[in-house]
Amino acid sequence: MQNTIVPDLKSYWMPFTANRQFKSAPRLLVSAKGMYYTSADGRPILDGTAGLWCVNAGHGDPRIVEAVQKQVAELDYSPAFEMGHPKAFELANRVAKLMPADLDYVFFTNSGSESVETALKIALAYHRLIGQATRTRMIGRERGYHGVGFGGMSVGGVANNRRFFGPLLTGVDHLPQTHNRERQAFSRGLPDWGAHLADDLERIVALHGAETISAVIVEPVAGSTGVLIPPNGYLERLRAICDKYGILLIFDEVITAFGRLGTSSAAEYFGVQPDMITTAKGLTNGVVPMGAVLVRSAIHDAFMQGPEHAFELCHGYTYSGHPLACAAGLATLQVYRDDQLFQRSAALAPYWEDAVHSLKGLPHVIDLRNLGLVAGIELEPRVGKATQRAFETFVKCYDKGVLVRATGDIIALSPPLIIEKREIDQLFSTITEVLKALD
Ligand code: PXG
Repeated sequence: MQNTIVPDLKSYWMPFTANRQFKSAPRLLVSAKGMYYTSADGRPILDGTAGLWCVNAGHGDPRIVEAVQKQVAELDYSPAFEMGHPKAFELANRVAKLMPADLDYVFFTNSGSESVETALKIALAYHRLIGQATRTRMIGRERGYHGVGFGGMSVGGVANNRRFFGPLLTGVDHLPQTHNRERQAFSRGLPDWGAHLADDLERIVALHGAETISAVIVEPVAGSTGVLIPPNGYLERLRAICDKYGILLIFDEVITAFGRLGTSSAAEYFGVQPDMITTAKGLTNGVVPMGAVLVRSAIHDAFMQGPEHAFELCHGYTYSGHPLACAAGLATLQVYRDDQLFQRSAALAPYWEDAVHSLKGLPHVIDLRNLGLVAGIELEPRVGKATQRAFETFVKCYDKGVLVRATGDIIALSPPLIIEKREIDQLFSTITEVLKALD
């Protein structure tokens, strides 16, 4: 660190971070603009990950910055319960219009994790309200990530995120994960093999009885567990089985909504209609924390039956629909539209795909996966030292001015949708250089 004094690193217990390792060699970012961060030692760092899958419009867009600045001066906070402010209603309408038809109702949260807890609670309460109170089981999937609340951990399928935290929710089952390297390695876009894995839901239904199952929650494209692209036809099959048994289908679109696949949502990309969609991240470009749950009209309407003076849903957060988040969200959606960023993402996807698959044959690379502006580069783990090779790749790329993300032995990429072709080239040539030099 040359230009900036490194602060005392002691008290901040960092999330999902090897704290002792980080504090022995900190990586500090001090500013950001467009496609680049600036590190504390004054180097530009190309953002290959949109922060953590959230900065879809790029950093420091003046239209979003100004909207938030104006908002904080005008209305800093207004109570979320029994009171409202205009921008929350405006944003809910805008988000609903972007999402597939019939997902007309929006419940605001502050994160992806809260969106997941909210959606699971709505599913449970909905079934109770329509006289199907025995439907309490939740079905997730192995290698699913749905945040870190107790519901999300329980339906999630990441062993290390679960094993330390006790028995979690009861009544949860998991579908098999959909990635199979033997059958799918180096697929471009959707792998052809694996749609039948959705049929495992039939097994779970046969085991427990459909009348005990409330909802299935899956990520249409799983990101944080290593970029798992759904097999062709898989999501359609899941939808059909849910329909057959009256089970709600929740798409966790915390990373896929808002342009990552070149469409407003993965539901739109795949042409599959879920009953709820959980979002966060790209909703506000990561500028102010916010999440949202999109809910189908029939589910919402089931809540609007009781006495009018009573809460229809006993759930919510102090910061649901926070004025700053709403201002950031409205400005962000306007930027997406004015700059046609979803279309831009779709147009760049073929170039991106070619760049990803140009890594085939490099040392350590055992699989390459892509969809939209997402990529996964799977590396052969070092014997007895799983994850080390990908972590080193991440650190060496950072030293060379490129930010990538390591998850297990997989490098995940998800750049802002404003990325230029020459920046895609820089990203992949840096990764190539690093992989060639790595043991
Ligand atoms: N669902 C999905 C599908 C996610 O990807 C969450 C829920 C939780 O969101 P919050 O806002 O509570 O963190 C996520 C978050 C990574 C990475 O490197 C991914 C996430 C978060 C941090 C890192 O892949 N996804």
